[in-house]
Amino acid sequence: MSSGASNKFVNKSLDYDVVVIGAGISGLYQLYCLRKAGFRVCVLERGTGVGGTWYWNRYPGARFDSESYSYAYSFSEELLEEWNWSEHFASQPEILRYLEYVASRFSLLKNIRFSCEVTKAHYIDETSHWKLTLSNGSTVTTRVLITALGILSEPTFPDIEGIDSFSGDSFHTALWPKTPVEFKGKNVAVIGTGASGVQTIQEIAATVRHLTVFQRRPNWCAPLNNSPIGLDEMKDIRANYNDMFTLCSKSHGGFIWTLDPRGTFEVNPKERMSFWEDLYASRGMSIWQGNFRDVLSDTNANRALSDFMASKIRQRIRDPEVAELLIPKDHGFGTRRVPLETRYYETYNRPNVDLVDLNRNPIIRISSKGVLTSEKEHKVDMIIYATGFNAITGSFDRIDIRGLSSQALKDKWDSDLETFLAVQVLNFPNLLMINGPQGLGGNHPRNIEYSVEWVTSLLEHMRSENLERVEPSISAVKSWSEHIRAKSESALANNIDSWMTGINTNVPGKDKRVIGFRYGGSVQSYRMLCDSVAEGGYKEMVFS
Ligand code: NA7
Repeated sequence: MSSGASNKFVNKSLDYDVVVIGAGISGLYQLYCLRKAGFRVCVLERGTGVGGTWYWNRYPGARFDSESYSYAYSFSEELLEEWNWSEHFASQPEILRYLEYVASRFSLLKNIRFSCEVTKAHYIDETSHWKLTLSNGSTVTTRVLITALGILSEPTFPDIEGIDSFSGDSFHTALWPKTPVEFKGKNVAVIGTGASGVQTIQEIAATVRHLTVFQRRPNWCAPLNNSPIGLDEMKDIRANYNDMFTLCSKSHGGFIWTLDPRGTFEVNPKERMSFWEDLYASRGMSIWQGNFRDVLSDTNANRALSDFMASKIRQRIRDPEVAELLIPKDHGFGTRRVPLETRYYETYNRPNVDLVDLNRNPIIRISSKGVLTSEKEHKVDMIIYATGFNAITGSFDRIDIRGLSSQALKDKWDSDLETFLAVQVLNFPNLLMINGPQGLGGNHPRNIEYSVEWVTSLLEHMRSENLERVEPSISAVKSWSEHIRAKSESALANNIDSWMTGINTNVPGKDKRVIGFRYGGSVQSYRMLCDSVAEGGYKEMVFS
């Protein structure tokens, strides 16, 4: 390693070699790797503690939808040895405890500045560095800026009149208070039935006096089938960690579930039904990620599976009219994020729960007393907005990020969402993104660990080669864009409105689907590309 005053990368007149924004799963691991590699690094975090997504999303019932042990860090043998998960799908408090443990276990806190919101990040071309401005007006300079912002960290409230006029308590699921919220005896409204809404609804229904769920589009939900993990089972899980992580790296989405190589109609109807029944009784995303190979790409296969899922909803809900309202008619199973549920459908059999179909009775406004629809005013004590996020680019839009010639990143992406490997952006030198736009979906911690290590190696390369500036070449960005488009073609999900295709009806300008908003290929194909760039000496990137 060459460093010190003679090294162009390391400029001691700058505050840091690298600043990372965000102390979630990405930021913590990025800090760990950079510090280990000897960089002067600092993490800026707007919250008062670590955890990112798991710091903010404290709503009742928040938990992993992926198996806890597969959705945590794999980088440290000691950590894997020390941490016991108590449930197959851990709840938010346990996940936050885990991330706090990681931060203290690896002494990460000393390099994190909390309550630090970055409002501006401007690239200074003459000296190849970034100048950041914080909300308190102070500035920080750094050679390289890494965004570890999370893909779902900019919550959006619905674009409905009168939200501020409500006189009761109101909360967004992703801005949930740290202090306990009392539900007992309360009449509560939940707006939104995505993954957060589903987890909230099934959790609070038994405690509240009355629950009214306002649903615009139902989602296909699948059983979570969660259960506790005893110490013996944890021992078995631990003994199997290596195989499990290898399996994740070979599956399409990085999960422990891999697609069945058979086509849906290659098996006889009896066998097909029995396979689906088994998947329905299995844990987590098995029915979504471990199904026949064509259910997410072939319309007829997808329709057959959707019919099966619809029959399950009908079986579980007493009132046939309510069941029909909960069965999606505008998209097939698995083409939007599948919320995982625990007796969610049975919740609608409860006498204290009502479902309002917003297509029949749209919300006119929020009043001081509750929710006014075209049918009536629903008077409530509390409104919970489970209305999602300005996904992926929203967290970048919040910061005034400017690259060469003071070009704003937001303007650039508003006209054309382009990156290179979801890591770099043309004309934004020394800006590196963990899980940026066009990045992999699926098992985020698995993808994060890979990306963090890739980015760390790139910076080590710059330092050892005495380089101070990196950006992608125009041709690299072009060929990545073509690759992204090609990978987006087969998935049915790309023809459906959802946050995964860049749609948010509450954000102006987010009304057109973006091809390749997220990477449509497999974990393996993404890694092969990134590996080949690194192994080839980063020829796709321009250094100076
Ligand atoms: P989602 O999945 O984006 O869900 C948001 C929900 O809010 C969804 O049901 C929306 O209905 C509904 N919504 C949004 N705006 C409105 C308005 N204006 N009126 C009525 N209903 C509205 O966010 P989540 O937080 O549940 O989950 C995000 C991800 O976090 C999830 O996919 C997991 O990966 C973890 P719509 O479907 O748009 O009609």
